[in-house]
Amino acid sequence: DLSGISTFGPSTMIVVSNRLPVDATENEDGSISWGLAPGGLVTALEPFMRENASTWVGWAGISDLVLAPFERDGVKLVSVTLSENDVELFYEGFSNDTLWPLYHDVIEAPSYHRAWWEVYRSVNQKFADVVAAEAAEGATVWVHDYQLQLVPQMLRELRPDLTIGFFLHIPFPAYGLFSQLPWRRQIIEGLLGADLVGFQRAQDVDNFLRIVRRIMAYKVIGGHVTVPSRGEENRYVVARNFPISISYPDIQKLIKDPAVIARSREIRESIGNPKIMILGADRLDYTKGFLHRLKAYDELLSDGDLDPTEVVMVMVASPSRERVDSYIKLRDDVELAVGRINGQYGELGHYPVVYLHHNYPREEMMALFLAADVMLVTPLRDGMNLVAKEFVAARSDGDGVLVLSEFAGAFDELKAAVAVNPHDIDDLKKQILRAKDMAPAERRQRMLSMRRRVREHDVEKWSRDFLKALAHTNRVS
Ligand code: GDG
Repeated sequence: DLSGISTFGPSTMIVVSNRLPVDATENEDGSISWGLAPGGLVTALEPFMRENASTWVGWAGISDLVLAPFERDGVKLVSVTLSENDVELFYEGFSNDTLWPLYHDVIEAPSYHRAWWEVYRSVNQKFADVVAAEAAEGATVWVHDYQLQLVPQMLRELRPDLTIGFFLHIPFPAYGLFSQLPWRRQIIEGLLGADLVGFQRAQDVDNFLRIVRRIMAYKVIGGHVTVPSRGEENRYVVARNFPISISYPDIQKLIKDPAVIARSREIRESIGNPKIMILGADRLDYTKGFLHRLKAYDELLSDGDLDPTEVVMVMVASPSRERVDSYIKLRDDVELAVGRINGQYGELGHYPVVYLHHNYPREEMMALFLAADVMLVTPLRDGMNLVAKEFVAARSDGDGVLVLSEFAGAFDELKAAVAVNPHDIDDLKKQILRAKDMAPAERRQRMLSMRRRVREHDVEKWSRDFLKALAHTNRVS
């Protein structure tokens, strides 16, 4: 479906991310239509993009697909074609098996392959070339995430007239870890092609600036990096944190839906109306701490601190990166652990773990949040963690307890959560019990303070803050 393309000229605002925010649906005649897929980034940027003759550049999610630009809801979508080999080496390889584990504190060992790096570079160049061809004179370009860290510099070389912002959704590691990367210098140079480099947490900014100093020996004062340019004036790059968030109004609308409220009751009934429902909902990823959580729960049951007839832990594990070896292994390990616990402590018709390897609609996620007494968000390392903020935003009843890892970016803002170090199984056990036994007044006080924070710092504010800072950077330099 190519309707609407001709109404667009070059764009003054371009968003670039690995994936286009689109879903394909197959028509009766076998042709494919594309719709804008709702998601955090889309919601955050949609109003802004519609006002600004905007373009979104990204991969449509199907290899070797050549797709003409098309328009959806006032946004022009431009697809970057990736070959099967690109997907394997750039996406599954370098992005998800080198950068992802390295940037998450090497929870799994990163693989360093020169062939993956070469394809990472060439795919980043493809993205930069497409953007360069789409952008109007002096346009603003916002590049997203770890898959595209070379795009800012490549783009600056092609189009010095552009204002370029970059935002990293995942953590930026400490020097001692980052310096493992054989291509560490190239990555830093790639990022420094931007005018503004945004991170989730203040500690990510600190890590980045320390690395810039040590690897590039550039002058860093406050959040400003001076990038010397041969024969030209020096450039200035700003590094700052912009904690991402959720759409508060969207969630308020969802949780008022009578069907969602009814469903939350139904969920409790369907798991046998337990005294306590504990919930976890994450992508099935080794950063999210599934095995640590299961170990703590198993020990609480075997110690007799939790009664298997009174408590149910619902564990939603949404399918993720199913072709990467470490994810295949993780799934096996999680399912083994769940099976052991249910075999040991379950009875006919009642199991202490309800494990769901599914992708649910947003309505179902909200109903789950509303049904839970205790929400466990216990990643070993996480850039932000939106599930924590979604849970808080959903609990307009002021009830529910959030147990939150200190290693999630959200911890910097949600100080009223029950803090936990998920690497410490005893601490996990202790905090789960504390959450379960917390008095209603304390639950309410903590929840209200977290809700205020999320309401006042939602995703719309995040994108506004970033784009304002980006416009400002350009003026100063
Ligand atoms: C990366 C960073 C950072 C999950 N299962 C289902 C489902 N979800 C939704 C959640 C939430 C989103 O997916 C996951 O976001 P997170 O932030 O929790 O984690 P990552 O996917 O790892 O995201 C992270 C984020 O980028 C944004 O910058 O916060 O740190 O790692 O919205 O609700 N949604 C539906 N069905 C599911 O089964 N509908």
